[in-house]
Amino acid sequence: MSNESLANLLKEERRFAPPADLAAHANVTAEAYEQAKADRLGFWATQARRLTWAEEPTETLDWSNPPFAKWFADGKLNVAYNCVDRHVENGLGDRVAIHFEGEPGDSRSITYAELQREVSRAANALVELGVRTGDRVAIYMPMIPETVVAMLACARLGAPHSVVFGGFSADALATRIQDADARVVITADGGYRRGKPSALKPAVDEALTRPGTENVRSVVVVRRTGQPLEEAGGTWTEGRDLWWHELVDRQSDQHTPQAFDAEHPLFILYTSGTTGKPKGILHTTGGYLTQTSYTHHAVFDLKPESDVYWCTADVGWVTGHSYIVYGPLSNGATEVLYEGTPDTPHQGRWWEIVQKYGVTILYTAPTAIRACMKWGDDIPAKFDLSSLRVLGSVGEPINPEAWVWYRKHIGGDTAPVVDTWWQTETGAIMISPLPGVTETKPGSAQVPLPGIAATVVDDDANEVPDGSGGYLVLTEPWPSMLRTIWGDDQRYLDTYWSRFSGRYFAGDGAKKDEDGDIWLLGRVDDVMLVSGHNISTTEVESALVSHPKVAEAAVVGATDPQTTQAICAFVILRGGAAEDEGLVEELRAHVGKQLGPIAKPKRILPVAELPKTRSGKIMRRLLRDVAENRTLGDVTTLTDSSVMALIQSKLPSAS
Ligand code: 6R9
Repeated sequence: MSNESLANLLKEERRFAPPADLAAHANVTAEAYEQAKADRLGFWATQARRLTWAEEPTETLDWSNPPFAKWFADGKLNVAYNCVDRHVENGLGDRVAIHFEGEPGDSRSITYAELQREVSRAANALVELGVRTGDRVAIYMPMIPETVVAMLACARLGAPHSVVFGGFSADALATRIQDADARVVITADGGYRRGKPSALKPAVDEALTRPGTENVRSVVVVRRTGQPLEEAGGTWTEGRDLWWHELVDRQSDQHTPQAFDAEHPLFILYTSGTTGKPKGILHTTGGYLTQTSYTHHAVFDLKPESDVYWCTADVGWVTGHSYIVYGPLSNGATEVLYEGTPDTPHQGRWWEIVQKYGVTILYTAPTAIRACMKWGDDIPAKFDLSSLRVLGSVGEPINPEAWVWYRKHIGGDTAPVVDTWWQTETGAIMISPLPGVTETKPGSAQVPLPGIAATVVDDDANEVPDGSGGYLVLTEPWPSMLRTIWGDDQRYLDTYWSRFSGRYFAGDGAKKDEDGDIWLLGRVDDVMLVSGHNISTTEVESALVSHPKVAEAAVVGATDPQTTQAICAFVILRGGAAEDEGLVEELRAHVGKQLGPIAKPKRILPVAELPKTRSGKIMRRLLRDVAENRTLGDVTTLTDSSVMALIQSKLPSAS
């Protein structure tokens, strides 16, 4: 980025105060900011006591070898005990932990007592397979209860799991198995997606033919779809492959959890990044669980005795780890787990689920919200959504229009929207409003949580004044921070800690508004340079989405001989909007009016779909390839690779 700061163009004036009754009974009040400010480490030491420790920590942070942090290093605890057993010991065994809703409509409710028995059986099964503390286990599963059970069983044994998205290919799975040197793979015959069984086991079979995966001794297979393996192109390897129901069901439901050091590895989760091989982000035990538990309590105002919480993320994404498994279960929440897609068998499926279980807290991604906007307001209007009292968003900057739609059409114009900024690397939410405290602004994640230090700096690492833009940095270590990149300390240093000395560089552009609130502007790799101005993709996308005919937009900078880069926009129109002659001019004029003439896209292409990762992030890199007439880069993390062919077919062959 040039010295000039990011253009600070978008003006968003709407404000929403917290509902009075929520504020009056909020789990966390404004005082928390004061306490954490006065004594940050003391604040986190207090939060660590949310957990049950076998040995209480006396140390909080060891930062003697930065940026390699140790939190609560002399404490010992078991994560599975904290997420399951202690709730049963506290008399909450009959509380439902998970309401599972399968895509075909099958459902199952699992209490904490049942979860304890199931996790114990699974832990005993892994022990029988020779899994020892420290061994890595790969988990390649659909969104079913056994996935959560498998993760907790690993945590119970101190065997770090590496969950790989069920949508990833055999190649992606093989790379991740190799890098972590996994010993066991837990998978399923398949899961249901869009009304059909979608097989998983064949990809495992294929991955295990690749060099570097020889150390995998066992493959445990959950029967979910019942589709014959051969029919899906899979095989069965005697001596290696075992059915979950044959192995796990015959185990004892008693298992005594052992306490591990707070810094014992809990899991590795791979993030793809734009270049190079995927990074194995390593999270450890005590600090991670402290911050996921605290943030889940604070940001969602969870009242475990009355709330029904639902995070729609896939468990293969960090959001699933922290806010389906570890945060909510450590807090004794009752939660919904849904296997399928939002539009199967109909576009009201999510709202039907909210109504069925009386969901009170919903946590989802902007991409899903924009899809629902596109399908139309009348769909959620058919369901009773009055139980909802807090709405969360994560994964991308949420366009103000989508934020307001979410609040109005899903939240009954009363539920606060909390826009939560964080990353796989941060482990837990870092920047977010608090629903009982913060007056919210559509499109802004606003303030670092109590105990978190974040700011925006310029190229020379100077903090920018309010009203200016630059790079988001985290200036103090936090409990759930990544500890390193698995097997590659140097890459950890280079990627996050070398751009700005002593500060964590998140890779996101951001600005501070006149009140000092933080607005995320997208990955810095995506920032466009147009005639000497840095323009954020997020702001142009939000301007496009604020036009009534646009449901979704992705903007990239394509090389241009006159202006360095030219803005190229791909837009999905709202249901019913016609793709007529005047449309492109109308949208260009609209952006010009919202942001100024410099931000007017040079080209606007209406498309049917946008390329996205499984966690819903738009892959702008691929759109840049299209806009610059290049062959496409790596598409292995794309949800649906046919999307790119569709987009390319819309382009005039020479541009
Ligand atoms: C949790 C998660 C991290 C990147 C992050 C940023 C983007 C996530 C956001 C957001 C703006 C938000 N991001 N939440 N941008 N506002 N509320 O998404 O982790 O998959 O590792 O992605 O996602 O660009 O740097 P991960």
